[in-house]
Amino acid sequence: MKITPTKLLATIALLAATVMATAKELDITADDSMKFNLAELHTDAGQETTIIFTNLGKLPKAAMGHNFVLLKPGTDLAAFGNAAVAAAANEYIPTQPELASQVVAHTKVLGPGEKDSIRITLAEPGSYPYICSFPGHWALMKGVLVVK
Ligand SMILES: [Cu+2]
Repeated sequence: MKITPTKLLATIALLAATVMATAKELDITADDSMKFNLAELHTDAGQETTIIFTNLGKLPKAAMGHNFVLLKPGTDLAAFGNAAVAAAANEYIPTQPELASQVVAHTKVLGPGEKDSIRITLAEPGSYPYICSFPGHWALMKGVLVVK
């Protein structure tokens, strides 16, 4: 079989599309009811994953801002959430090393209609908790990313 330049280009385009399609996308939203729409997300160990977080609310950011904070398995959510209250200048991510080191990735704090995403590849299977660390939200706004 003779490989023509056209065939070669078509093959390269197909390969590129295949590579791009391997990054998994997960969508999650929050709104003014102070809840994530999903309490559980799923991905696989070693799988490049983009988590797209959207704030569908209407209330101002200062009153009802939301972020998506992915934490290591076993993180003390109460300790993290309570410390976050004092971390307004740092996107409500605690700066104490023992808490900051628990963060896998986080979005910025989003106002109404805003969107942000994080890209992760987790090598280790496990249950990775996620919360919104805006003051007072973590107790209601939480879920688990299950990595198999
Ligand atoms: Cu929130």
